[in-house]
Amino acid sequence: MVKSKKEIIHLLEEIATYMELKDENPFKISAFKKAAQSIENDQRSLAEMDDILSLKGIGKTTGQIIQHFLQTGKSPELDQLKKEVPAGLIPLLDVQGLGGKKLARLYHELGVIDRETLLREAQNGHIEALKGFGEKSVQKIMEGVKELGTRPDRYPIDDVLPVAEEIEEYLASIREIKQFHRAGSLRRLRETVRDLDYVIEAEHADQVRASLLQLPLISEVTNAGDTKVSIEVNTSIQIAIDFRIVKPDKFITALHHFTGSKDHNIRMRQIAKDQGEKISEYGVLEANGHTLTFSSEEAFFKHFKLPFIPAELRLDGTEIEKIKTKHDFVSVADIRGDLHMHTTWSDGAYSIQEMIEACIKKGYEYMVITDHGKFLRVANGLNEKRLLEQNQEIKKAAANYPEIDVYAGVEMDILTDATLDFSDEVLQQLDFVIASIHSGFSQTEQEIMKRLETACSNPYVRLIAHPTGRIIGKREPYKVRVKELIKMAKETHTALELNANPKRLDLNAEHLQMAQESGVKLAINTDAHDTTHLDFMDIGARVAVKGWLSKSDIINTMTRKDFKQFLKKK
Ligand code: DGT
Ligand code: CA
Ligand code: CA
Ligand code: ZN
Repeated sequence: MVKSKKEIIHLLEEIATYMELKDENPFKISAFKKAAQSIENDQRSLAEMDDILSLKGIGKTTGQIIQHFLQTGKSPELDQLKKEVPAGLIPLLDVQGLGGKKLARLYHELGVIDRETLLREAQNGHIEALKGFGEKSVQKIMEGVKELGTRPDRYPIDDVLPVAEEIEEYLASIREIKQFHRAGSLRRLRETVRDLDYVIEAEHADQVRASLLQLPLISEVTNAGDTKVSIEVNTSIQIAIDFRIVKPDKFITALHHFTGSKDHNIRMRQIAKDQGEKISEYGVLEANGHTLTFSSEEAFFKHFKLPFIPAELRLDGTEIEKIKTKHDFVSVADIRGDLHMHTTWSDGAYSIQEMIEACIKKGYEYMVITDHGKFLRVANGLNEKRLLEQNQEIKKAAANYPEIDVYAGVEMDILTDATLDFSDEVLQQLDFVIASIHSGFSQTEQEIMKRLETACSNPYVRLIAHPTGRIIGKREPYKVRVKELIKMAKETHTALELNANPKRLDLNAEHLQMAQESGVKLAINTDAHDTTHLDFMDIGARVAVKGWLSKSDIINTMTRKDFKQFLKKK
C-alpha cells in the first residue's frame, strides 16, 4: 500500500514525464508537476495529512488520481500512458542530458523510439540540426547511451545489498541448510562487488544444490557441481553468485578461505607454512598429517596466535601484523545517537515525531534533526523563518519524549562563492550545525578547499557532512584535498562525517585512518530521509572498522550527558 508521500510524488512526476513524451498540453503537464511540488512542500508526513486533496496545487484530475492511488495502490492513468508511449523510450530517460522534454522532441520530430533509432539520428546529424541541440549535447547523449544497458564488471555495494538480502531470504527457507554466511568482497564490505559468494553448511549437498537451482531469479546456471553451484541472477541488476556447500566441520575454514581477500589468504598461508602447516579451504594440515578444523573464526585465528581479524580488514595482508597491536574497534552497539537526518520540513519522508519515535526504537539517547537550508530549493530547504519555526516545533515535540534528547540543527549549504547559507546570528540559535556542499561539483581544488575552509572556520559549524560528495560508482568526489581538510578540521575542532548511506560512504578507509592519526573526530551518520534509512548505521559502523576506528574516535558514541556538554562549545 501507499506508505509515504514519496510514492505519490513519484507517481505524479512519472505521469508528467509520460505526458511530456506524448507531447500533451503543457498546462496539463504542469498541473501534475505542481501537485507533486505542493505535496513535497507540505511539512507533514502522509499519515498526518488528512486533507491531502484540498492542498493548494491539487486540482480535480490530480486529486482523483491521488485518491484512487491511495485507495488501491494503482493508477490506471499511468498504466494507460505507458501503453501509449513506445517502451524503448523509457530507458532513454536515464541518459545523461536527456529529460522528458528533449526526448519528446526527438520522438516527435525525428521518430526516435529506442536506443538504435537514437544512435542513428545522432550519427546522421539530424539531432545536431535541431534547434536547442548542439554538437556538444549530441556528444554527451552518445556517451550516455553507450553507458546505458552495458553490464558493468563491478557493482556499487548499494546496488548489491538488496540482491544479497533477497538471496538470503531464499537461503533461509531451504530446510537442509544448517547455516550460511556471506563471503568474498561483500562480506569484506568492498565498495564495489563483482560477484556474490556464499558458504553453506549442510550434511547433504545434493538436496541443497537442487533447491539452489530452483531460485526464482536465475537467468543462467554456469556450474552445478557437487559442492559448488554458480548461477547468474537477473533482478534489479544482473550478477553472478557462487555458492560453496560444505560439511559442518569444514564450514569455518571454507568461510575464511572464500572471504579472502586473496592477498590476506596468501599471507595467512605463509604464516602457516612458517610453522610447518598448510591452510586450505578444508582445514589446517599439521606436519603430522592430521587436519585441524575449527568451530569459529576466532579459534582459527587463535591457532595462529592472532586476535580475530574482522572481515572488513582482510585486505592486503598487512592487517595481520597490525592487528597484533590494535584490535579494539567501534561497533554499532556503541552508537548512541544519529546526528544527521531529514524530516518533511525539507525533503524527508517522515515528520519530526515519526523520526523521534524511530530513533527511540533504535535505542538512541540523543538525535539531531538537520533539515536542508534555503539554498537547496529542490529539497524544499528552510529559510530563516521556517528554520526557526521548526526549531520551536522540535523543542515542543521533544518535550513529549523524555527518553531521548532531541536537538535542533540544520544541514547548511556551503555556497559556490565560499559563503554560508545562514548568518551567524541564525546559526547561534541552533544546537548543532552541519555544513555541506551540494553544488559547484566541477569547481577547482582551490575553490572547493576555500569553501570547506569557510565552513570549518565558522564558530557554529560542528560537522562537515558527506565531505567528498561522491556517489559510489556514479559520481566522482568533488576536488577535495582530504588531507588538507583533515588539517583544517583539526585546527578548528570541526568533526567530519562518515556518511553511512551505502550509496555514499564518504571517507574511505584511508581517509578515516588519516583522520584518526590527526586526532580529528568523526561522526557516523545516516543522513536519513526515511525512517528505514536509520538502519544504515550498521554499514556505517562496519566502514569505521575498515578505517581501524575505535569508539573514542566517534562523537556519537558519547554518553547522553557528554554529548550535551559537547554541544555547548566548539
Ligand atoms: P570480487 O568478487 O571481485 O568482488 O572479489 P572477491 O574477493 O569476492 O573475489 P572472488 O569472488 O573471486 O573470490 C572470493 C574469495 O575466494 C577471494 O576473496 C579469496 C578466495 N579465492 C578465490 N580465488 C582464489 C585464489 O586463486 N587464491 C586464493 N588465495 N584465494 C582465492
Ligand atoms: Ca565475489
Ligand atoms: Ca566468486
Ligand atoms: Zn542530509
